[in-house]
Amino acid sequence: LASVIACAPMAVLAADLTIGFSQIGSESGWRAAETTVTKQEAEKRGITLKFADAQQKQENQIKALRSFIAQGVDAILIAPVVATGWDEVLEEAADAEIPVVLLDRTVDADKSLYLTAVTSDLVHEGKVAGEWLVSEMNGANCRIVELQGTTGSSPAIDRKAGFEQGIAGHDNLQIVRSQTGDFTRAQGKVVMESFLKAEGGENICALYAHNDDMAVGAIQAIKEAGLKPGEDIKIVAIDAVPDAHKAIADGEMNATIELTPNMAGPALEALEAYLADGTEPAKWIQTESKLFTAKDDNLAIFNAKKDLGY
Ligand code: GYE
Repeated sequence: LASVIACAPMAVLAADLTIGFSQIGSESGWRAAETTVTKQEAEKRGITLKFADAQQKQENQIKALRSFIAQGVDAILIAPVVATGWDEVLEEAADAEIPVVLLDRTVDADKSLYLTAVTSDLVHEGKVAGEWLVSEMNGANCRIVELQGTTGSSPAIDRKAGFEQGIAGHDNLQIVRSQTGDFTRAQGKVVMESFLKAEGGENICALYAHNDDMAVGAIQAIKEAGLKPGEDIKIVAIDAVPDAHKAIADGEMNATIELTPNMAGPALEALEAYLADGTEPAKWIQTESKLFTAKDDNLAIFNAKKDLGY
């Protein structure tokens, strides 16, 4: 028996695992929930999680990854703030034979440089938002303003492309202003104020925001301009954070598409299997996207979600 154990491949049991997690920051309620859930998922598995908050700066994420590599962690989780500039540090992780899993955003790097990416279909989310507005307007003209996510991030790129696919062929719908609000409430409010000033509130029919936090900031700006969000200006966004369900229940927002904050569950499952016996996961583990509108019981959903760490 001893000889069999001696030659068995080195299986790393979950209890021994140390994993480095490079988180973007806490720019949105959804991101805060993802951090909470990731810590819970690691704890559940007896995994030691080394957490690094990058304050939304790529250079801080690269520093964190180099530190994790130097510490010899068993694996790395990263939510990459932007899509480019990762090749060198991912090569360093590969050279150290440390598997990397991407959470909620993707990178423009060779797929061999990461084990898997756990994300929603970001293009599909944008398309669902566009298609919802097409059906909501039912042929009526609509001048749309768009609050984009962080410039250069895969959600900002893909959600913009998806929305344009969703409204393609419907010339009654037109995007007249589009600018980044960096996924934050504060910036969402500031940029919406500039849209209202530039266009005149009465000339804006709808807002498409790449996340709920920017939409919540924009709702404040719309109210301060003396207009009714959800009525004078239709609002569709993405994440389905509790405050979005509350705004829909209050008639101040019209639709949101859910993004689960639990990317870590599938990620850690794939890592445990890979580290135990080399099982290779699919390169993309896709999470579900669900549309919520005023037809749903948003108050009940708000109450169910409000204590989940958003
Ligand atoms: O929608 C937003 C966060 O990367 C898809 O990042 C994620 C986005 C999410 O700031 O709230």
